[in-house]
Amino acid sequence: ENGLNAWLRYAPIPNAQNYSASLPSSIVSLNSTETSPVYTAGTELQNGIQGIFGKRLSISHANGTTSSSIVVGTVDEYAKTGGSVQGIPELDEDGFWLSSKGGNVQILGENERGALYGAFEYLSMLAQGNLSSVAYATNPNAPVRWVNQWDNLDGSIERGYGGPSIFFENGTIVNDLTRAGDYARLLASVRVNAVVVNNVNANSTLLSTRNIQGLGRIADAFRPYGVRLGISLDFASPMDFGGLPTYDPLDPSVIAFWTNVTNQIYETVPDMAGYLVKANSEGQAGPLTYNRTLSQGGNLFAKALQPHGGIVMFRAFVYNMLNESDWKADRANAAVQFFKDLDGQFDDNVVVQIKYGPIDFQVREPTSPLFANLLNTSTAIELEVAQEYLGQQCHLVYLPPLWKTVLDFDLRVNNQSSLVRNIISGKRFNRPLGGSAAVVNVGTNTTWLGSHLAMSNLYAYGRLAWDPAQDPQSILQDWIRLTFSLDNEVIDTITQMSMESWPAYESYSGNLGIQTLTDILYTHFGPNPASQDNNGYGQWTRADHLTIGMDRTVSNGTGFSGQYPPEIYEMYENIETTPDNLLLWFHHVNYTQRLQSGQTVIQHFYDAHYSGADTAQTFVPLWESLEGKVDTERYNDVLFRQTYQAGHSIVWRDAINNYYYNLSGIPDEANRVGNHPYRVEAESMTLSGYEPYPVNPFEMASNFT
Ligand code: BDP
Repeated sequence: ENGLNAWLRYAPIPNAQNYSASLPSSIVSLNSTETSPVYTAGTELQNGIQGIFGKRLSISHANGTTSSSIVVGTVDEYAKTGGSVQGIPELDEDGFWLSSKGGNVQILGENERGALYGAFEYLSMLAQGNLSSVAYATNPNAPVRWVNQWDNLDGSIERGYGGPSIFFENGTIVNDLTRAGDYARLLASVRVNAVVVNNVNANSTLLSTRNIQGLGRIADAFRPYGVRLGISLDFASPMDFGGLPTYDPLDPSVIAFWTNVTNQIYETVPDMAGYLVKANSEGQAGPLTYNRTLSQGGNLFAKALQPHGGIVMFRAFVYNMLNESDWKADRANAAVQFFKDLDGQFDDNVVVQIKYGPIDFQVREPTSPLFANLLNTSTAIELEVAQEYLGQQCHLVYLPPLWKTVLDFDLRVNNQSSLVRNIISGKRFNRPLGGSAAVVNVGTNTTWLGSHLAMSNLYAYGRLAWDPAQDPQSILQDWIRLTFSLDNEVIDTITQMSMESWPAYESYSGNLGIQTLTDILYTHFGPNPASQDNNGYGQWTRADHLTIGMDRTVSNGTGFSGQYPPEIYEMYENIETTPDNLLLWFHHVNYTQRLQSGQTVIQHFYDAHYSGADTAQTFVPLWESLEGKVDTERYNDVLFRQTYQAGHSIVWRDAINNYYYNLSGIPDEANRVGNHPYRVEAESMTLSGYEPYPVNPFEMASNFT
């Protein structure tokens, strides 16, 4: 159990032999072409059922009406072979119908991809010991359900915590793409339909003839799973790679360059999903260099892709608040400032990809107000499965409860219900496109993400991209049953750990909306509250010896609250109606300010850091209670991670508490902060064979004074 099969292990279920008789006796897959998703569905069903029940069913490809069979194919193909499609509702693109009523099982997709999704759904039921009769159709919330990999061509991965790239090495595409196919299989099983394989900080050499051929091989590895290829582009490629004197998006030679490149790629990858573009952001080139708008930049690619049916995911992560000497400069304001006036100017095959919060994947952020400012533009939410600011897979943090604070948030555009999940689906503003993208960054490690428990986030991402109204806990429990066991103790224990994990991490890292108080300059790991202020990226905590928090009100602050529709603006503008968990995001207050809970800000800090770290301690014995119920390999791997988290949460607790205790001078009512009489500090020890090392950032040391 090294993690490679993740939630697709098809482990035998208890008493499997008892079910054998009630299973259909054969599989009919209505496509005999080996690279087709329907063919894949047939073999997946065969392997899955063999694993779960020890029974090997035969596969045929001809007739959809064979009795006592599992039929998988498209609705159209099924009808052609004489099957009755009566009672099957109209399906959306990628949707499917699953019926296990009567002697036959019907798995019928609107297209081949949908049929494969249905096969995985059926297998997921079986693997969870659920053989009940069902008959229903399901359709996606939105057409765009992508993942982004930040893989560099040299094989490294930006913010990747699961080893080097499965796609690239030494500037080109790896020879053995087995893992790319395995990845597509995992993704298809949770209905993700495209992967952008290279970093948003892109390298134009991806466009070399050799690399385009390599991309063709990746697309070939993905295709049997209905997963399409996407790539990130470097806006300056016409100059860097094409040798042109300009990359101005309106220049005819630049337009010709992108048209040619795009045509060339489609010759090799006829079903490419599209491009992802990070322009004018963090040193990346973009149209603003030539005084062209971001929409002119996006439309340049849209026009090249349009004849091929591809789309452009254009990132809204654009900001230029690098010089924060102006206290009103607020990076949170940037996306709306850059994009609001462009609403309606993007071509129809452009989707603006918006990070869930206005800053950058923090432990808690308010919903990005840009979702409420683009009424004539298709949008997608950008989430991050890679736990960049959230413990980098060394801490257990089950992310869907965080994502749901945004997906379920009602922005009240025009005083009407405007849930983010209904905006990104295109339904709220009648947009043709929309959806989600998640930065995932799997690597060659057999656990994919570097940690077994972190995989619940990838699983849940796909499930929520399909249906964001689902409950994070029930998704989690499906994942536990598929990944670990049907044993109730295992389910309950991993559920408890996972559901408590995000609140715990928020408590011991950065609470009350102060953001994750991590090192902001480079690693994004471990505590470093000092780095949050007075750096080139922001002055986010604005902490001094009396006060803390960033005033983002219209009346006294940076004006960010004014980017929301009136009902939301009023809630955040007013300190009394701002929820405690975002107080310091919107307001600058005394440490002695009382929260709605009645507690002072500083005492809440102290208490939360203790209670969060206390919770992290409990994860170790909780996990240990599963010894013998989880295979030794995964048991030991997870135990190692949980032990690390337990220790590191104490480092977090003490670093943050001591920092604010030293700054404010306000003692902890419970007299814990700065008071560890039994602790032996590393500084007071002597060890032979070691040399003193100045810890940087210094908050990472145990005895910051
Ligand atoms: C930040 C990451 C950086 C990415 C950037 C982005 O630290 O590595 O390049 O976001 O999303 O969170 O473009």
